[in-house]
Amino acid sequence: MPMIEYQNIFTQVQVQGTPEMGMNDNGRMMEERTKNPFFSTLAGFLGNAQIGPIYLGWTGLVSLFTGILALNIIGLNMLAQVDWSIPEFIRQGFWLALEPPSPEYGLTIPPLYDGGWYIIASFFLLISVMSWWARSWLLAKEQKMGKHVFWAFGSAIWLFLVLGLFRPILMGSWSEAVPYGIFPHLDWTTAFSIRYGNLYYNPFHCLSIVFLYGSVLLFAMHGGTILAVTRYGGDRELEQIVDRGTATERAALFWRWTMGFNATMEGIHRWAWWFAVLTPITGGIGILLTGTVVDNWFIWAQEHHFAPAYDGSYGYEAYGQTYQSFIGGGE
Ligand code: 07D
Repeated sequence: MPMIEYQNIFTQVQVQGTPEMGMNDNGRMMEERTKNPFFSTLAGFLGNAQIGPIYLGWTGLVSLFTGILALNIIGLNMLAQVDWSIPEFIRQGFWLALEPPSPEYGLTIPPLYDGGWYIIASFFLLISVMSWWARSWLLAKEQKMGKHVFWAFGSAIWLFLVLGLFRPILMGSWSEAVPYGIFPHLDWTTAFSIRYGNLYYNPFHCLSIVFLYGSVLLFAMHGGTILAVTRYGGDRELEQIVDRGTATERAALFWRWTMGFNATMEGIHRWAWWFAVLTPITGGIGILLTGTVVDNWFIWAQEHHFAPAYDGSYGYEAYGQTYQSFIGGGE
């Protein structure tokens, strides 16, 4: 009888013992970390079982404080809209919004009830995101690490700033910014696409999707490959680079057999980083061009000969078809 192999989608080895307090490179931040790390079996299923010690620092403090403030301003505005009724807030929650100011205010500060709260919440959100960004630099520096996470987060912040700050300024109105709210921000997204003639024809939206889907594909390939060779120690990446012979080379060979080419233990992470980072970089370029340089992506695509012109130059007429035969009807 064939042996049924045990394959687990959760982390199988949980290390729980004396808490690991971490390195103390310059002896400064050690005392400023929390003193009581603990273990969580649930956390251990997903990642490391040890929770803490955590270092808050001034950037963490500022970020949490302003972030919670922004969230509360948004939440209280929504609550006010349903007459401070908690059941209604829960019932209508996904539809509620804190909207940006109306177009007539341009880039001025509107009254609180007409977009003013939106500006204040956005200001605090901006401080929160930027101080968390600074934190990712300072803590990497403290550990004498590269700044790769900082730059990657920076690429997401680029898109965030394009959507909420740079583009509204270029368009001359805060009303261009994205509303806070679950469905309202989706409505904004689809309205934006329609207003500018269908975002599918924006080549930078195309590129952003390429990198987004590319990231997903790479992530699945890398995750799958490493899990498939953990039985040979493939998850211990550093040892695998030094101790040649089993997991890594087997994984590499698998891909060479499958598609003639394989990543390296280092290179796969560079691919992953670049694909992820290029998603919001290209996306931000696409949004910045919309309404500022290009007013209708569909017409733009017609002018660049990849959307049908409906004049016989490209489209079903070009293949000698009539509209009726094109849609499958009789002549
Ligand atoms: C959003 C920015 C970084 C975020 C940060 C977070 C907090 C706290 C807390 C409020 C993700 C800061 C904030 C931490 C919040 C409080 C209290 C990163 C972000 C720093 N699209 N589309 C993209 C697809 C269509 C549209 C990107 C697919 C339609 C618009 C991506 C499809 C329409 C915009 C993408 C599709 C449309 C986008 C996002 C399919 C109408 C953008 C990349 C299959 C629905 C954005 C150039 C990303 C962009 C964007 C994918 C369809 C509209 C690749 C797969 C045709 C308006 N779309 N899209 O990483 O960059 O986001 O466009 O149909 O602005 Mg699209």
